[in-house]
Amino acid sequence: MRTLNTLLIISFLLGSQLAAQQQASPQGNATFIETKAQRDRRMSWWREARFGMFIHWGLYAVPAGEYNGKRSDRIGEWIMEWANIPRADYEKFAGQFNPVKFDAKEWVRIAKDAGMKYIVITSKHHDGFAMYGSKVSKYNIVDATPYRRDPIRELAAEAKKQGLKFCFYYSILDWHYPAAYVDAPGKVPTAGNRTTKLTPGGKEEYVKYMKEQLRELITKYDPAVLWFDGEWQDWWSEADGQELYHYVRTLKPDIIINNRVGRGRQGMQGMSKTDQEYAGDFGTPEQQIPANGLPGVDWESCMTMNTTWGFKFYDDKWKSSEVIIRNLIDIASKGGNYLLNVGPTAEGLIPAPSVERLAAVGKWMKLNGASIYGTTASPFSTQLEFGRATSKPGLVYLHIFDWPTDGTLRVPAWGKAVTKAYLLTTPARSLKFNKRADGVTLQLPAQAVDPIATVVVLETK
Ligand code: FHN
Repeated sequence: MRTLNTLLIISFLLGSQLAAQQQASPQGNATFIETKAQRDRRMSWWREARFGMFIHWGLYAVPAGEYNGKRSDRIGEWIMEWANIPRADYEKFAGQFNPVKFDAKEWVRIAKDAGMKYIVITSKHHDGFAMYGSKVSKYNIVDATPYRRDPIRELAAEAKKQGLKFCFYYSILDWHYPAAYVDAPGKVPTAGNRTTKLTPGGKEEYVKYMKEQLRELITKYDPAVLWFDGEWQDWWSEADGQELYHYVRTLKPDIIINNRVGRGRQGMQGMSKTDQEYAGDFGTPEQQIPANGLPGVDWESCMTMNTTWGFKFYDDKWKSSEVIIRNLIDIASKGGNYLLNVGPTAEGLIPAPSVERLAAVGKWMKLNGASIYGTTASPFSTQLEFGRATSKPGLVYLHIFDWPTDGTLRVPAWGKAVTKAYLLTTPARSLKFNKRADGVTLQLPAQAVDPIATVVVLETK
């Protein structure tokens, strides 16, 4: 009897302890117990990193945006959808996929020299093709293409060697999975489509399949982030997302998972709804930057360099290096990460316009990286007219886009006193400044160091 009582007391204590910890987990990962301190430790490298490379690479690089002479303004990796390509025809691209020019060392060098700290590559996109040596599906680069090599294994090893974090994109939507079919007017049932249906019993089967693929991806390549996508299916619920989140964290407790594992995301705006706790560690705005900072919220804006994620040979709507660098600064000034995409060719090359722009970003980051890495959002309550700001304890970095013609920079007050000011590139040469009731004015040199963005450091107390 006594033992039963003792047992009851213990289980009651345990129960309330568990509840307390569940309440403690800030994000919607109710199924995974973690204190704020543990979460901060797990997220720290990611928050410090601020800048990563997104890689959309797959069979869609073979048609490269054209099918039977048909082109589209739509994104290249959706060609199976917008060209209504039946599964059996799309599979034929595997026979033509032979990226002999792929060089893991060069890809990682390009990312590293751009100042990027992590790489997120498509292990499987909506077309269901595994870009790694999968034991779970024969529809993969080693078994189904003349290439017969595993570029993901090489890239993971090289990223480790060059000190970048290696991460995976994985699509929940799978146009190739046998139980999936399309039920939409004018669509071939086995073609691509925004939404699919699953035959009876197909969902359980498919979730089992996904878990097997995620297990081999995590145990074989040890990714630091799982970047899910394609979750907007009617057959995929928040509960499914919570369960998958728990499954993945159980496989690798310190892994980081985006909010597209569940159903919390609010479309392209990317942040999770707040009516309940949703699965995921960070929000994912897509092709956009939040208007205002989101202090204390982990988020990452992903963006193309032209208008497609997967390679399209005729898409030359490239963003300028200036736009890309100012996006990075804008995002960091709002407390977010920037995941910038490249879409390599079927030969295994990152397009030259991407390489050129990344080199230009790297040049700026080499001189100004301290004003991005490990910073937090701007301390100013309003948007600065002349540019943006990031901060660290005791430091504020002013990123000047518009250089004052009279050489006087007017900085509004934000509650801290400036003790010293200098250009980030010439710390030994202090800048004159005057304290005023509404802020501080700085005397700047006549010319900007860099017209894209010149960084002034304010030391504060
Ligand atoms: O459909 C995908 C698209 O192909 C691409 O992968 C982007 C990248 O974030 N996500 C989806 C669209 O929201």
